[in-house]
Formats: sequence, C-alpha cells, structure tokens
Amino acid sequence: VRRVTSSDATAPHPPVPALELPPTADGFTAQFLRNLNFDGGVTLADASTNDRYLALARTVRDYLMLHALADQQRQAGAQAKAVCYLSAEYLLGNQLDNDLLAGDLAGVAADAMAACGIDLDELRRHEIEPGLGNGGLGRLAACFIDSLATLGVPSIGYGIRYEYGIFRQTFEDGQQVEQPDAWLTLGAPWEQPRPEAAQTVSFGGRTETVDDAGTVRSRWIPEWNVSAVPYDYLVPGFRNGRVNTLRLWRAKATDAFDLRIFNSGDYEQAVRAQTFAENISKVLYPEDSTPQGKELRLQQQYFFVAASIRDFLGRLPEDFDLARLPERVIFQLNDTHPVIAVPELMRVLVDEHGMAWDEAWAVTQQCFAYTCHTLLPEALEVWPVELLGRLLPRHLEIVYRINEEFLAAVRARFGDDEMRIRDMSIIAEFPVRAVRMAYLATVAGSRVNGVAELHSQLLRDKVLPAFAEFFPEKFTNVTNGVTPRRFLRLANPGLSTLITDAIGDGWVTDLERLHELEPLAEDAAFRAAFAAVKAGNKRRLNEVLQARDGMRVGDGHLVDVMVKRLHEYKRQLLKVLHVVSEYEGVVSGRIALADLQPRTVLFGAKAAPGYAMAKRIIHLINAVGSVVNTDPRLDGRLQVLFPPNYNVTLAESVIPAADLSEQISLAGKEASGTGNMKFALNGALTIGTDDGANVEIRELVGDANFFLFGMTEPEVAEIAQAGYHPAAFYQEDAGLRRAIDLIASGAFSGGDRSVFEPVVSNLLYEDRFMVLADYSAYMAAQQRVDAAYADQDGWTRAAILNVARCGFFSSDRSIRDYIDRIWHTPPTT
Ligand code: T68
Repeated sequence: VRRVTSSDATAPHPPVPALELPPTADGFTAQFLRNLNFDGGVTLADASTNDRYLALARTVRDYLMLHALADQQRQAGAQAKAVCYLSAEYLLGNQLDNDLLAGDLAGVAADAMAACGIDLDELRRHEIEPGLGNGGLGRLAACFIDSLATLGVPSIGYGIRYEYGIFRQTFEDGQQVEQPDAWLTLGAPWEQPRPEAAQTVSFGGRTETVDDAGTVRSRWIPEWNVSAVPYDYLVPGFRNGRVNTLRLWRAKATDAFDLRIFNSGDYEQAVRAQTFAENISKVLYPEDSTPQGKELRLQQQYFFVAASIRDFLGRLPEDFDLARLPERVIFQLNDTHPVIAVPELMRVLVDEHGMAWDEAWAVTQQCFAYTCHTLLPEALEVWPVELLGRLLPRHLEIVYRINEEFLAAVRARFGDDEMRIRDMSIIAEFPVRAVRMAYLATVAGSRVNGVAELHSQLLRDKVLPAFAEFFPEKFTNVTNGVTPRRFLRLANPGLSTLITDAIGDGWVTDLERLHELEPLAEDAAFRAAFAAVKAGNKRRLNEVLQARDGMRVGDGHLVDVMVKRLHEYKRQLLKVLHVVSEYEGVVSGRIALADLQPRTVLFGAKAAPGYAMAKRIIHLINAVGSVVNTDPRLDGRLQVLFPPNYNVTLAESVIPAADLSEQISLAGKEASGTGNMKFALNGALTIGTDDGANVEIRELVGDANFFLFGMTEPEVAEIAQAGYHPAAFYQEDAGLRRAIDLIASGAFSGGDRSVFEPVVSNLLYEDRFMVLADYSAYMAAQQRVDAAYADQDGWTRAAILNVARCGFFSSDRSIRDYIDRIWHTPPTT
C-alpha cells in the first residue's frame, strides 16, 4: 500500500478505478479519499476526526452497497415469501465494526487507515450508537435482522427513525439526569434517505357510508396527512454477500398540507404545522414494560405501520392478486406496538381494493403473527376508544366489526357465557372503553408466541388462557437468541480466537459447534488460556471504564454484574441488599475482612424518566457505592461501580469481563432475558432464579454450573394467594433486618432518614416482587458463589462448559424456529 501523504491528498486525484470486489487496500484507500474529498469536502490534511469517521463509514457502506446491488439483481422478479419485521424499536449498537466484520473489510480498512496515517481506534471511539430502543425488545429486533441477513431470508425490517433515541443518562449527586440523545447531529453516514419512496399517512377526520352498487361501504375522510420518508440502513449477512434492508421512517410535513396554509397567507401556521407533523418521529418513548397511552405514541405506531404496509404492497407487481398476499408476506408484530397494522391492512384491502370483508379477514389472519414480550398485566397495551376514534375513526369501526364477529364465534362455541364474553372481548369496558391490543393481535394473528419456554407456558395458562382454549393451534414458543457475531466474535476477540484455534471458525454461523469445546474443559492448558482471556477482558474493561468514568474493577476481584433496565421486577434491590449485608457484616466485625471474597459489583441501568421508584433505587445504588467504596474498613475489597449510560457499546466491554451474571427477577416476571444468554456465552456463571430463559440456560449448562436460588413461579403464586407479608421476613431474618435498618438509619444518605424511606417502606409493607421472601436464599447462593470462586480452576472449568453448552442461544436458531413454527418461508440459502 502506498502511503498517502497530506500533499498527495491535496493534489487533484488521478482517475480512480471503480470499486472492486474483493476489496483491496488500495481500492479502499481511494474510495475513502474520494468520500473525504467529494462527500466531506475536505482534504486529508484538513480532515477532523468526524470528517474521517464519516468518510470511513461511507466507504464501508459503499462496499456493502455493491453486495446489496448484486443481491437486488439476484432477487429481481423473485416471488419468494418475505418476512416484514414490524418493530417500533431497533437497538442497533455501533455499526462500524459490525459492518467491517460482516463485509470482511476489517483488514483492508486497517491497512487503508494506516496508509493514511489515521488511528482507526480513534474513529471507532468517535462513533455514536443509534439508541433507537429501550432494552431487550429493541436489541432482540437488532439481533434478528442480523440473523435474517446471515441466513439469507428475504426480509425487511421496518421501524421509526427517531431523531432522539433513548436518553443519555448522567448522574448528579447520585441521581439520574436525562440528556437528549442527539445522535444525528454529526452526520448519519450509515443511512440512505429515499425521498422518492415517501408514503403519505393520514390521520383524523371521520367516516361516511356510501352506497356502492347496492353494498353499503364505509369510507374514511381523513383530516390531515404526513409524509413518511424512508431512511434505509444496510444489514449485511456474515460474509455471505447478502444485504437486507432496515427501513426506518421519518415524518415530514406534506407539501400539499403546507401549500394550502401558505396560500391562505398564514406563514406561521404553516411552519407550526410542519413542526406538528415532524414531531411524530422526534423521540423514542423511554418507557419500557409500561405503555404510555399517549396520543403521540399511537400516532407513531400508526405512522410507521401504515407506511410499511403501503411500501411492501408497492413492491408487488401491479396486477398482483391480493387474495394471494399470504404467499408473499408475513408481518411479524414485535409486541403490540405495531398491532394497529391489523385494521390498517383490512382497510387497505376492503376500502381501497374493494375486497369483500370475509376474504380480506382470511387474508389478514394469514399475514400476521404476534410475539408477546411480557407477563406483567400492566404492560399490556390498551388504547382508549375515544382516542382511537378521534385519530383513526375507520380503524375503530374495523376493530368493532372484528370483535363482533369474534365474539359471535365465541358464543357459537360456548353459548351466552357473559363472563367469558367480557373476558375475551377485544374492547375492555373498564376503567374506560379501550382496545386491548394483545387480544386484537391474538385474534388476528396466525400464531402467538412467547419468548422462552416458561414464558410461552405462562402466556397460555395465565395471560391469555381463554384464547389458548379457543385457538390452541395458534400458541407456540420461540426462545430468544442473540447474535454470535456481535456478542461473541466482535465483543470478545480473545475468546473468539481461542475458540477458533481449538475448533475452527464455523461456530460464527453455527453456534452449536461450541459443543466441541466440552472436552477442553478437562484440558489444563486450555483452562489456563481461557482464564488468561478473562483476565485480559477485565483489563480491557478497565481501560474503557477508566477513560469513560474514571472507574476501575479491583485487581483479583470477582466481577459481579447486573446490567439491564431498572425495574422493580428485575430486583436490583435484592443485589443492593446483598452488598449492604456484606458491608454491614465487615463493619460490625461479624465477617473478618480476610474472609471476604474481593468483589466488584457493577451495575448498569436506565430508569424510565417517570418511574419514581426506579430512580430512587438508582440513587440508592450510587449512595451505597459511595459509602462502601471509600470506607477504609473495607480496604477496597468490596467495590460498587455504576457507570452511567449503559448501552450496547458498554455492554460489549462489560459482558466479556464478567465472572458472575445476575439474573434475579422474581420467578414468572421476566419473559426471557437476553443479557442472561450473552453472559453465559461469554463464560460468566449465572446466579439466577427459575425465570424466563434462565430455565433453559440451566438445563443446558447443568445445575453444577449455575447458581439457582429462590422461589419457583408456582411457589410465588401460592404465597401471593395466601397473602404475602414482607414484614414477617424482616422480623424473622436478623441479617435482613440489619441490612434494611442500615439503609433506614440514613447511613447511606448522610444521616437523612427520609431519602430512602420510600424504598424501605415499600419493601416492608408492599414488596410487590417479593425481594424479602427470596433474600435468604439469595444470600446462601452468594455463599456458594464465593466458595466456588475460591477454586479458580474449578470455576474456569464451569465457565468453559457454559460457553460450550450455550450454542442454542444463537438468534440464528431463533430465526430458524420462526421459519419452522410461524413463517413457513422457503428454505434459506
Ligand atoms: C423484554 N421487553 C422482556 N420491552 O422484558 C425481556 N416495552 O424479558 C425479553 O428478553 C425481551 O423483551 C426480548 O424478548 C422489553 O424490552 C420493552 O423494551 C418495551 C418497550 C416499549 C414498551 C414496552
């Protein structure tokens, strides 16, 4: 590779060849300079870090685009059934390394940057991840589009291009402060706007009935429109030449709308209208597992699904017979957020294409499938009829008719059982009349799936039992998975190399091959190498934490990690009680300092801005940390770290460094979890309850390699039934009492007892998620952890077995399960 000097770069370019595959360092360099000069308008000598980053990203995208164009050619005229994944969230994480890996461009990019005298790592650090999701649900969608591309499934992801993603979290005096995530301000090199493919989406107005040659039809006369402009992201498969599209919609005011008002002479009003329209894609709602019920949120939902359905139908041949739509598409509903797509497709088929209702309903039922991601009743979305009728009057009519016909079918089967009818109605009557979106999705979809075995069973037995009885054939399970490309190959290069050296690199796309590592758990040299990788990952984490937050994990410490959204059901408080108990034990002299296993407890969690208790718990964690970390009596043997703004990028440093993975939700509350899979796959041992996918992880890795504790779901149900009294646990357990009393005393709040009083009284008198009931079992399990960690070699053996036995948790397997059980799309290539 020729070294490009700054004087070369300022000189006019010689003619450069078109981009070539396979990529070469010279070709990459030339394209990079072209992008820097012509796209960025700067010379190499004058380029800022941002200029270089943008040009590099553009160059990577250019290579992927070559594959994408070839892919389009291959698929032109193809009639394969496609998967349209409808999701309000995609928590993508950084793109640069992912795309370099998938496109096999890392080597040429490194050479090219070296030739230009550019520090590639600096550009890596410059990237801002698109945080277009809250947590597990959004990250699952991102893993799924990676697997869809890697498996070569014809598919499109549809979503919203939020101008502001999940907020950036900072701490002030230990309390969460939310800052806007202006991720687009420095340029968005990975996206391609496609204004020519914009769709119009309508809202409001009224319906009227028209006599259409003897049949009475309803017609929607909307009041206002917005334009949905697609922004396309390339989703490369892993080194297979396949590139799928993630199409995210941005709201813009329509020209027509503006013109009408401009012509009326009201300039200010016209500009206001523009703001109003553009608000629809302005910001991601930061609530997870608690729907907001706000009008703008419903506008977002309808906005993106209406645009997506039109967009997909527009790809079919002009003369396509829509009765055959199920042969060409399945719309997968990622939770209830896109469920308004059901009445929208009905409206398009019936009102716009004149299809008879019954035929349209048969088509619609085959075109949708619904994934549920929760078990919390309060997390099931409902839309007040008043709001839906105001925003989407025709859709409300359609929902009413769907409900009427569905309830007639229920009556035909079970008679006039009014209790049952009320239970199953898509329309709830109390506290206000409202559409139950999960019910609508269940009635409309061909399949309903939960996201782990236990979750799917509880969905059938507890959340939707009447529906499971009525439509037993619809209910199925697809256990979640995570992409091994991002969460093992990229995040853990040390372990990846170790694995590849041992068994070859086939595991990257066939994760079950990790089983071949099992015998190596008995190989002392392999164990030593594995332990060395873990130690290296801890050093790497320390570099990241040091630079980002001035924090570090203690040398020789057990790294104990709890990273996930802050929610009471996930029970960060149980982890806090463990820390406080250990601290109290040492300062009171009950535990000899020398007997304390040195540990760093690392938390990462964002709280929904309106969730007061979650924010208090964040405050408590920080408060406990600042006392414990600085108390000389602990001599640094117990550390609590809470780096702010946990996101995908930080996860990629934290997970490979962890020894212990905290998955301690109350049994029956966590639908699946996916962090639990990432940790086990990277060789952390889990301390966990019998909940979500923990159940399947434990079955696979074996009881000896998993620290199980706590009540089972039936036990939880039983004590809930009998009446749960948390204060009784407080009375009976001296250790628990000491920990709670210490918090209540103000020891972590400068003597001010009022600060954490709401947390303490909630635990003592309500404790909805039974933290106190599981406390003693959790403490005992942590003692088993300490004992196990004392035998380093035994711990490493167990860690290797975790890696070797977690191949099942690849999102490639999840996608194959969706194909087999739900989509029935053609075999993948
Ligand atoms: C999560 N759900 C589940 N919801 O909690 C988790 N909710 O157990 C599961 O592993 C994961 O989904 C993937 O299946 C969520 O993450 C949300 O983020 C959310 C967002 C908006 C509204 C409601």
